[in-house]
Amino acid sequence: MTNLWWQDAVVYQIYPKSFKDSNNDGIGDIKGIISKPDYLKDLGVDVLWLCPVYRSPEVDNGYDISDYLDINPKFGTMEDMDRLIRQADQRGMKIIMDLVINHTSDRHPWFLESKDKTGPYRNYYYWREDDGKGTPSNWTGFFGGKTRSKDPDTGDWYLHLFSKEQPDLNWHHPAVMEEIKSVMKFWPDKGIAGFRYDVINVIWKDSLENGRFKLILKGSEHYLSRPGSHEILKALRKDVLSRSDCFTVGETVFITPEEARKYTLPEKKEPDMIFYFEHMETDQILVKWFKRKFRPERLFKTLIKWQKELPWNANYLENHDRPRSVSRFGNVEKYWRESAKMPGMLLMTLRGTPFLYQGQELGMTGFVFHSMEDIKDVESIQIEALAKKLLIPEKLRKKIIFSTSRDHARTPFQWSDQKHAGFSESTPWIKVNRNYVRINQENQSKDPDSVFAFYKRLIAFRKKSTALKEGSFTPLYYDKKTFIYERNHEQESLLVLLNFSDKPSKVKYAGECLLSNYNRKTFDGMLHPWEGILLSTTPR
Ligand code: TEU
Ligand code: CA
Repeated sequence: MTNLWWQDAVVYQIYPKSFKDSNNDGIGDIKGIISKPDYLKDLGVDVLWLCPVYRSPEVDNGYDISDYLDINPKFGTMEDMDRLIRQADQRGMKIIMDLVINHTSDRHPWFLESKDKTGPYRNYYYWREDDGKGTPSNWTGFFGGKTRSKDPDTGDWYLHLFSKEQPDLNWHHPAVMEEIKSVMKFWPDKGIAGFRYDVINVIWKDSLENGRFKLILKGSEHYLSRPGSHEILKALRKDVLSRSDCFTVGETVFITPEEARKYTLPEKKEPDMIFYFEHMETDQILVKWFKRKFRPERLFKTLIKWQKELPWNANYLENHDRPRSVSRFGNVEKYWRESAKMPGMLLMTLRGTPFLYQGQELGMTGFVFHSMEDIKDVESIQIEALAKKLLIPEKLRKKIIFSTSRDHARTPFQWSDQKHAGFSESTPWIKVNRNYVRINQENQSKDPDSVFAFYKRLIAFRKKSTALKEGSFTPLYYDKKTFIYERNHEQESLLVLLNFSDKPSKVKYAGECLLSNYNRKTFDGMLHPWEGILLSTTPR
């Protein structure tokens, strides 16, 4: 079967707040994105995924929406958004929006109205009157701590799986479905090509009963990947999305391949793809706040499992919630350039749609945090407060937060070696990584051996390779550091060889290189440290 358009696309994720500031208030904005279309076009990406740009009080940087049909004034206006869509279209690029429908902001008019016990909005959220017995639930939330808060205005309790400023929508109430359907008609009518659904496998709550004993996410048996979530996704696709040539990718937390198949097999007619997290967890124990040494073998095994289990994957190594990949999986000190490029080869040669996160194409690294003041992320702040309550010593708390914070991925994009990395002329909302003088777009666009130049080559190669876009995936070998697989499609066969270590690795393959992050023309069977090689095995 030939691919659908979004299966041939390379998606580039933009975190608008940190991409480019056009009016020098220290905050990235839509006009900033508008000022860089040629950069994105030059890189060769086809789809831009914008993290939320809707009106929002920004407790969770836009993942707390107070108006789904308007733009956050800090990011610009609806005219700016229309211009961005038009401009991208002129260059053959499409835009997808981030859609958060598990919860809204507590400033959303629906929530404000729902405080009225007898009003028409009451059932938009999960309210419970106070019975004097304390918190009406033992569930634990994604940002640590409880999932019920008492509304100071009414004294009633409401449910929130994330922060208390993000109350969960009650999808049992039919009006919620109708509201979201109209939101999902509005944006494609404007020219938006699809949606990334935020935490989509938790939207349906079977019941609000107390949860069984569990170390993490107590209560999640009542809402993780429940049948009700499938019903909702089917209805949204059938009644709304099928009207245009949109695609959807659902973020799914704590998902197994088995569950993922139920969401994404084409005949299910739900989201087209999902983001899973298992490969992001290969350097952690239980939760991301407890790190363990990264063992490449675990990453290879996990990727093989998902490549085999799903006919089509949404592949990614970075996003706005996870630390930078070169700092996690590579060696920033000794082999920064090589170990920033090689995982790019992995990403662009797996079967599925590749999602690239802003700055990954420059090999942007993690941030070195010194103080809690450098941390802006609501999750980090709440986890730190929780750890403090649990009497975890300050030094350990800092160690945990500084190594795992979502802010690693949220530092301003490094455009140049100018002040504030050319992101803005005034102090950015979050600190710039000190290495911008060395790692920046201006440098790299001029350098044929840069990380950027390599990503560009990878993307261009993928575009003309049917084996990479449509071919089968066959793992051939992996060990503690080396990963080898084949991609096949009728007349074209490619071999991908990756070395995830500081040591050379001997393999039993050799031949002419189609691509190499060491710029080799021929391969003799010995991989250099952090080398990635693409060979042709097509019979002549
Ligand atoms: O993230 C959902 C999610 O569960 C995690 O990845 C989250 O970042 C956290 O690490 C859980 O411990 C999505 C968004 O990507 C994230 O930015 C939002 O904060 C969250 O939903 C709430 O909308
Ligand atoms: Ca700005």
